[in-house]
Amino acid sequence: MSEILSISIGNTGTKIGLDFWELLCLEENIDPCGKFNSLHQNWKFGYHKFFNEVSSQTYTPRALFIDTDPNIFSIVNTKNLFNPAYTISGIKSLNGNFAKGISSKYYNNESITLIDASLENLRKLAENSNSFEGFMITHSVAGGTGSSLTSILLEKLSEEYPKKIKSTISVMPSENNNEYLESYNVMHCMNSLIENADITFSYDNNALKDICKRTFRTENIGFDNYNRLIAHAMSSITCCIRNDGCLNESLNANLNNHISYSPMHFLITSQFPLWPPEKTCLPPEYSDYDITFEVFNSDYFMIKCDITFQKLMQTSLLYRGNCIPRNISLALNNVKFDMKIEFVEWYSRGIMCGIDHDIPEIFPKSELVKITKHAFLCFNSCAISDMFIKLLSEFDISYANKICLDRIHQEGFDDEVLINDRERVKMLLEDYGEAAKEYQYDESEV
Ligand SMILES: Nc1nc2c(ncn2[C@@H]2O[C@H](COP(=O)(O)OP(=O)(O)OP(=O)(O)O)[C@@H](O)[C@H]2O)c(=O)[nH]1
Ligand SMILES: [Mg+2]
Repeated sequence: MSEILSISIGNTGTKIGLDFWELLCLEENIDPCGKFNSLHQNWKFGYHKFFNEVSSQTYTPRALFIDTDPNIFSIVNTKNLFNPAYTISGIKSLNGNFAKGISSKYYNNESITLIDASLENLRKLAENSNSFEGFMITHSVAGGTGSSLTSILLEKLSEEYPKKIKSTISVMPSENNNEYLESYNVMHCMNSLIENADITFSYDNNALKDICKRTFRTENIGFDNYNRLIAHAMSSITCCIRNDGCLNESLNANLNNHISYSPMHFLITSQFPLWPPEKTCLPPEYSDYDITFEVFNSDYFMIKCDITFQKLMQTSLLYRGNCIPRNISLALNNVKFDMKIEFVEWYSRGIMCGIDHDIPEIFPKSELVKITKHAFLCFNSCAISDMFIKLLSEFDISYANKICLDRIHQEGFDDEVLINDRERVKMLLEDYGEAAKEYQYDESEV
């Protein structure tokens, strides 16, 4: 049994964490109080990987919530599902400033207390598992807490658990955000993810906004919708882990199947279908070809990037629900041809496919209609460079105009910390460039 410990950090991390656990409970037949519903036979016992048995047929998530903001208690602890001892909060939010979280002024008092308490609780969660495999962290790279506490915690986890896998669900900031300090938070946190995380599933609020607008055909959308889309993706990421499935059946398999050079571990995901309820008509019936075609459509990528002129590296495709292997195989061949999907030369495994026959659950009263089949794509690609270029350019604009730099200086930092963070991210961008060039070079040789 390789359990996974979930950690939610800051406001965004907490809200996504709560949505993920709500969906997981539905999929594993565990009610909001943690009672296992034995009317539904669940022979797969996947819930043991994420839930701890506290008494007969009663479970609690292996989950830790951390925030500098004490409001976290009012959000998490109204839910009977969670053990309140595993919610750790400070006195007040970092107000969007990562430097505050890592500065010696604050760090010596608040951050260190929060991190020490978190590590202590993680040790307890680890003791209550047989042989836990790793961590799954949800957070925003742009929040003061989501960036700084995640960075500190990742560093500590690397020291204390060097062999355990550290995976993150990382949310990139929204465009046109007036919080210019965010671009510094992002750079600091990206640096730390490059150094200390093993797998990062990247999500971009802008991409999520566009998906929601197209899918729900309304302007009335917000963070709650984005968070649910991310929670659905997390349900698919963990589906095979929970069910010992045929594809990406552990965090380690995710690592081996998607990453060949450790810093290049920023994965892109896409899912289809998602559509709004047309109350007067039934949702459309999609074929195996339809869902295969659409999941490769960049309109559904949860990061803004385009693979039209970019090559794919390691790629996996999970079908959930009522899909037929022969149809999938035909659909994939057609889609690869129709969409001109190409891989870098050095990667020869093609698209790894798996089917889990359970239909994914949906949120009650959700705008997402229950579906009979679903595709979830997860891949590594040089196309992620688009994300890094955007983050670097936002940083450069803020830095060149000295926007909010005084707030970093006030915490006792000079510009060096920012420059170093930027350098590391730029280096990674160059690595992705090399991976793409290698292909172009090889192609010209032929
Ligand atoms: N996807 C998503 N993004 C959010 C949500 N709430 C805020 N954001 C974005 O996340 C960033 C702010 O992060 P927060 O999580 O609010 O900050 P924090 O980690 O709590 O850190 P503090 O600055 O200490 O409050 C901004 O870019 C927001 O646009 C949310 O519920 N979902
Ligand atoms: Mg906050």
